[in-house]
Amino acid sequence: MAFLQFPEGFQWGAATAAYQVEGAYNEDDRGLSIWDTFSHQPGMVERGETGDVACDHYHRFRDDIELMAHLGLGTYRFSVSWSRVQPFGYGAVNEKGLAFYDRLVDGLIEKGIQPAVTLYHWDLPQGLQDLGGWANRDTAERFAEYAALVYDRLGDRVTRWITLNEPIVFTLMGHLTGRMAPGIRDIGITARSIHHALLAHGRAVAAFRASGRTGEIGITNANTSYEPADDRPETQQAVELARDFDSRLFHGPVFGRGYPESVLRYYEAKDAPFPIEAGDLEAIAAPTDFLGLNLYSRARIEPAPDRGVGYRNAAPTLPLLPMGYEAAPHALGDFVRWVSKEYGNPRIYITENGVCDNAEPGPDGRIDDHVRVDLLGQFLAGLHGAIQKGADVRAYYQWSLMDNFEWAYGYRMRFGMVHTDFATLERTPKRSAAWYSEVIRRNGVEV
Ligand code: IFM
Repeated sequence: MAFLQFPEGFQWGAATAAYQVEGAYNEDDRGLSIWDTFSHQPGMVERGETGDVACDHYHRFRDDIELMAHLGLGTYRFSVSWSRVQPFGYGAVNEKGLAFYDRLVDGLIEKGIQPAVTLYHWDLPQGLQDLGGWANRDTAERFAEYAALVYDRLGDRVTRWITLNEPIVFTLMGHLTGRMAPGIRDIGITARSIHHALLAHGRAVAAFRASGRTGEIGITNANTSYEPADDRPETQQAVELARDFDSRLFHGPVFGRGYPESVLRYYEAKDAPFPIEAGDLEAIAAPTDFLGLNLYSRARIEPAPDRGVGYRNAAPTLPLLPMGYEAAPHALGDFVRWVSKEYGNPRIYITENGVCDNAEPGPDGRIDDHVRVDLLGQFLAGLHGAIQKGADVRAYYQWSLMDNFEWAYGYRMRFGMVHTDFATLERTPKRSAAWYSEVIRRNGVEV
């Protein structure tokens, strides 16, 4: 066994998102979001499950903060539900919604836990979807207005802001594959949604600077560490293409490099151009303070000249986790090293990393999620290695604090270090919670 010490001041946290934990979907004048609409439509979410109640965090947040304090978390990442704050996504502001986040932020600060607020974690107000959603350029402007009112209300206490969570997921899965809300399958709408989501990010950064609030702001992208399936030069080229269609599509414009040529060509050939207007790329490139990274796995890539994108995922070689991706904990360190080099060593927060382990309580009531504990230890070892090599990683948020609504999978997939019994809503810390507390206490991990 070796003990890997993290740098002094490294922050340990956990993350959740509004629709996945809050519940109370129609209380206190909250408006509906696209996830309410989508999950209430038969056949969209496994077993017809919805986030109507979820973990009931809206009512139980004080107990949840106690849990966080018990674990020793230094920071907690949560998202604000836009339709709780602005029921239609524009116009009227819902004081009761803002008051909830006031109470949450105050409760965290009382316990010495730094709030990190995501402004958008996939739950677009239905009122905006009715006007075209992310395909409508105006949505970017509405997002900046919403962001400004949240900065205004919480910015005296919140100093860490994340504009969007994983735009690649909510644009592609929401508008191309239709596996997620709003359940559209249209490549033209997808291209428009990608560009407008990134524009919304840029506008929200500008609104933050204009607000005069102090603090830091960045975007969180979803990432996969790409590895060549073999050592042929054309396979390496295929890996670069995979990076274009994933990392570089979302990081590139934010770092002022615009969209990858390969991606622009692909969408144009499909008659689905990105609707770029004068000044947009400059707006998207508004300087940020950190890069938020979410990472769960790797993919082996091989060339696919028969596919428009020119690459495909090769067959997995590592054991698969319940979500279908490989148990590949080396991916975190590998990706952090790659991204640090690619973008000039930005400050990085790992805004999500975690393991789906569906362990249930044993006869003694304990939950022994040893797969999670084992893999998290290895993820952290890889991260430690990347930091040793010079990557500027300052915080790590485990996904997730507790089992919650895993989107189209409903409640079947469990990512929490705290078990949620969805019948009683009782929370029970798992073995991974005790393990993580120890990591936090020692500011390091034994592997
Ligand atoms: O639950 C999700 C989260 O909302 C976004 N990132 C991945 C997690 C696990 O699938």
